[in-house]
Amino acid sequence: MSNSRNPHQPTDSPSQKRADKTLFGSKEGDIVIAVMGPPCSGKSTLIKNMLPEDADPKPKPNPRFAPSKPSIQEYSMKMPDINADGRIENRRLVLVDTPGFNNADVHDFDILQMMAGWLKSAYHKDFEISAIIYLFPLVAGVNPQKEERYLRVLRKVWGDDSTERVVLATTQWEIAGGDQDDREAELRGGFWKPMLELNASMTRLYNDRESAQGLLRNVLENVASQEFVGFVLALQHELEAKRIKLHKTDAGKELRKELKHGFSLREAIFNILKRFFPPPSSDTASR
Ligand SMILES: Nc1nc2c(ncn2[C@@H]2O[C@H](COP(=O)(O)OP(=O)(O)O)[C@@H](O)[C@H]2O)c(=O)[nH]1
Ligand SMILES: [Mg+2]
Repeated sequence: MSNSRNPHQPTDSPSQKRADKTLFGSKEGDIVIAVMGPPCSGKSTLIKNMLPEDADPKPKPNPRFAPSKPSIQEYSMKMPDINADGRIENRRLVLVDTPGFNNADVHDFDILQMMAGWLKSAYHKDFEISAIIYLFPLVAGVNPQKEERYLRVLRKVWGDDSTERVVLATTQWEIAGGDQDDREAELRGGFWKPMLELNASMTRLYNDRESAQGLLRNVLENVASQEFVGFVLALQHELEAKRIKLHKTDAGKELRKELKHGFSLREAIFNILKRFFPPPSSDTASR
């Protein structure tokens, strides 16, 4: 398990600590669950449906297909009633809404930087992540090949050791249509396969409170049954224990590969367009 800490880890200066709002107001021992996935996959909706109805603040879901400005937001609540033999019942629960890659306005590397910044301060404050819920919308503009590459980046953020705490959840079933078992089988045998082999779990999520609460209970019961309640993610270990710069971490390198791929694809399209629509020659251009 990669959740050993470097005893020589640097500590924040008092002014840095004051300025840093990460997990502000949380206590050591809180159970932290991160929700990840592409923009408009339903992360904020899920958190809103997991929180009590009178919770304040609550995340605001976006209008469909209009992703909001990326940021990391934390929401806390009392531990719901679960069947966990007293291991985590009295702790508080923190749900973390994270930004997805492929946002129209913000560069992917800035999204990774945002996640890294949050993870670094959580590490310094001794907050460990208990579980990760990754959402995958079955409709709504997500390109599966591209998302597969982003998921490779996220896997480097989590690390193989943490994968058993990852729940892969499909959303937007009620508008996806098609045979549900077939859609799941595609994912199970396709780009989710390597994660399922590392004991990630897979579930369907519907757009209502009951489904969100059921998922939350399953995740918490799983956390309570494990040897470690929380763990240090691979990216936290690389950045803080090994002091590696973000762009040289496994996640940073994987994202650079993805960006290069995107670039060469753009270049290829540009070259094709150039062949069919050659730029005007300099004398025509100067007219
Ligand atoms: N039909 C359907 N719509 C959903 C589902 N989850 C989220 N939405 C809608 O999709 C839009 C984006 O959801 P949001 O939670 O803001 O996505 P986020 O960007 O991942 O936080 C909102 O209009 C939600 O109401 C779902 O499971 N089914
Ligand atoms: Mg959101």
